[in-house]
Amino acid sequence: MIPIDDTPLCRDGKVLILAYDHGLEHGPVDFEGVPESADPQRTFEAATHPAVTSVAVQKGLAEAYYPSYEDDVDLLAKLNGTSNLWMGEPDSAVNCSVEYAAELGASSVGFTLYGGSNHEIEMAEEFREAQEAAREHDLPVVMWSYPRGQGLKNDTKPSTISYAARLALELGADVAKVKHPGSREAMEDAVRMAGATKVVMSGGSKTTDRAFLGSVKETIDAGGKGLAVGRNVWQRENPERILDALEAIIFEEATVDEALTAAE
Ligand code: FBP
Repeated sequence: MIPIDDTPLCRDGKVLILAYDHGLEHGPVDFEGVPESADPQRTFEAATHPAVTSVAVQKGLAEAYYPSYEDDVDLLAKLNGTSNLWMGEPDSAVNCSVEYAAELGASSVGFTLYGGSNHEIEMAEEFREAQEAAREHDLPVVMWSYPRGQGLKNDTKPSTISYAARLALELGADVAKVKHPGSREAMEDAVRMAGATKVVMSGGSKTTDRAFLGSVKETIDAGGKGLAVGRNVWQRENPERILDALEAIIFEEATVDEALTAAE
């Protein structure tokens, strides 16, 4: 593992990744509620908020938009991803090499692993290649650790999320991005299983300010180190407001009420 606290992915040991790979993963449907959110520039602007430690995008957005933001934003290049048009067992095409991510200016890389999918073996082998290349470039590796596949009925069950967190540690990820398992106790167990790997919560679909911030607070109280979030930020009319609240919870240990007040 590399000491990621000293890298741009972290601030005070905490992580707030603004994820914007949804145009690939989910498609235009994610931009319907707030049509301006289809413009990548809007999310890059949001990523200049001091709370955001990195913006996570696919190669194409990094090539087209990152050059205008490289002084103000840190880049996490997502190395794999699949569209929602794919109807097979969960899988993710490797779209970008670590070498090219480094050339684009990335200061960390991200990789999705669908443990439990019929494609887990190949995905884990691809992860091995990416993880070892990332070590050569001193780039922290964030694993989107999402167990899913035909054998998995409930992908947020506490035991599944703990396994997802452990998988990230075992395979050499510096950060495990996992779904919220539903309670503080379950998140504590995931953090325990992740050992030296930092656990961050995956944002999920858009919900109310209070429900969203409540799950983030639970994650931090459970020993999680932050968040990788997309829709709960840029599907809001005012991304900056929720980022103010996230900054209060993640970096200033505020309560949900204090964070909501800070964001007024
Ligand atoms: P959200 O906060 O919007 O859930 O984004 C996090 C993320 O991991 C994205 O990077 C990715 O596009 C998306 O969730 C995948 O979501 P899922 O596969 O669960 O639909």
